[in-house]
Amino acid sequence: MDPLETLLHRCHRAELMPLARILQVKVEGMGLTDLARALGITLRRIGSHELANAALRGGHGRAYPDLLVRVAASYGADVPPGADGLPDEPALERAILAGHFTKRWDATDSATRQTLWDEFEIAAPVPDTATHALTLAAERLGGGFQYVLSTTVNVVAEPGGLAIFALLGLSPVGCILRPLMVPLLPLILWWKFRPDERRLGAAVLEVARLRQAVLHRVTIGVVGSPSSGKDAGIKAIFGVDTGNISPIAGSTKEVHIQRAPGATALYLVNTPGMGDVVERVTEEARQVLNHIDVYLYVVNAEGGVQAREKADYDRCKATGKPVLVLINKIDVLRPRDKDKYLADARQKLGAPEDGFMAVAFDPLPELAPGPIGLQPVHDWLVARLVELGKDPAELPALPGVVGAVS
Ligand SMILES: Nc1nc2c(ncn2[C@@H]2O[C@H](COP(=O)(O)OP(=O)(O)OP(=O)(O)O)[C@@H](O)[C@H]2O)c(=O)[nH]1
Ligand SMILES: [Mg+2]
Repeated sequence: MDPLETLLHRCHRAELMPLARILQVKVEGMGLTDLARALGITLRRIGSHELANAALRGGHGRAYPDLLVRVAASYGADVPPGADGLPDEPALERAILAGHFTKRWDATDSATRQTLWDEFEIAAPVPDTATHALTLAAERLGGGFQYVLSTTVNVVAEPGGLAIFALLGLSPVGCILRPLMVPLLPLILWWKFRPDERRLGAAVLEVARLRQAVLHRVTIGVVGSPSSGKDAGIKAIFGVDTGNISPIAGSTKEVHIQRAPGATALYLVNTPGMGDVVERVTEEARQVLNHIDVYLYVVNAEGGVQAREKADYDRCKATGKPVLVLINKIDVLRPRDKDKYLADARQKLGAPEDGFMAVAFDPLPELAPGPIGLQPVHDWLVARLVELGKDPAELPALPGVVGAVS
């Protein structure tokens, strides 16, 4: 798949709607794969001369990096190629985002600048220039800066460029101009099919925004049987108190999606299972489920691995995403039984050694002062996110007491 289409394919369908509007692609009845393809091709075509494009390039337009070079140049940015001599796509997009921000900043009055500055959520007076604003925001926001900058993008879809044909065809002016059309036809066609720079600029900004969203969005699925400790795990690992840790099994009946406060785009999906419940979720929740990057499969050490756990674990594995089994409530096992129990659980699930850990998210206070075994879980998550090309800075630092399983 073309890299641009691959990127679009990693977005939620709803996220692609602004781009579809800019590119005037009709989305009805199109699945994500077809939509990503249609958007990718349309984008490359509008950045190319349609006639040359149709004749020479198989109708799919210029390569996307070439278009980025052109748009970056329109912002006065001169981005050197990467080490391989090819256009440096991420650097070009960063330059385009900064160029767009600067243009907006310079074109507005002080009240609008305040609003623009507020989008960074930085407690500091409005800087005097766009360059200062960008430097300060980069300093303060660190790894999340490009993402936040991309969310300040404001592009407006332009109306289509068919007005000249309507004018020639329908109006009285058309009666006068129509005889001129034949000799002028090559010129008209050349003009009509020229690259659409304004729409290209808007679309490229939107793609830069989507790329940042995909890079920074981390969706972690927390799956497990009733009372296994899903809510306790979300609190222990991510510091998010769902207010739903409960001794009553089945408290989590539906798929819950939470955005972790503090992180730019860390989503936690808390789901009681991967079977029936997944059939009943809303379309919106299904989209999120489809974008889960990694699974934490929580097993209750008090209940153990039964057919339900094995089936659920297999469903997680079948998605092809990394899955980490977490045997929770390890505090309640007698020390002498622990190793035997863990070996048996791992064998029943058929889990690999490096995808299997023992933890206690919410141990009995008399047995441990705080959660047990979190650091290896955190390290595993960081490693998987890096492998997936995601920004591991999205993961919050481990809250609470961290200890090793004894
Ligand atoms: N002893 C012990 N209890 C735990 C541990 N983790 C969670 N619990 C307790 O187990 C119960 C269930 O925890 P939850 O986090 O609500 O489990 P859940 O998987 O979200 O449960 P449902 O939503 O009902 O499916 C609560 O009473 C927790 O305090 C642990 O590591 N050790
Ligand atoms: Mg729960």
